[in-house]
Amino acid sequence: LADSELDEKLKQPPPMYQVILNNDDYTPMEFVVEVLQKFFSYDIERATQLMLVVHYQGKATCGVFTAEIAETKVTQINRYARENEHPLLCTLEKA
Ligand code: TYC
Repeated sequence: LADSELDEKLKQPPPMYQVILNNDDYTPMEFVVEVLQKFFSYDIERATQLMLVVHYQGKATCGVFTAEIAETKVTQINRYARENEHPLLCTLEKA
């Protein structure tokens, strides 16, 4: 790449990714609230509100992060759900 082209690239913000929580019929509401507090540091009130958005609307964005952080959250949340034997599914979408 030419220097001027590199300079332009370095000025760009990094691509951002939404971490999405998806609804299902089996994961307990309290577990989803716990996940939102544990992995996104929401207080109990905001965590409960967001859990209900997922419950009634099917999915919701829980946070927007750079690729590496977003991927880590998805991996950790899906692992934590499976460890606790819940089908809760966390996914990524490009913002
Ligand atoms: N729908 C679930 C229930 O009624 C609760 C739930 C909310 C599950 C959000 C997943 O991402 C989710 N127990």
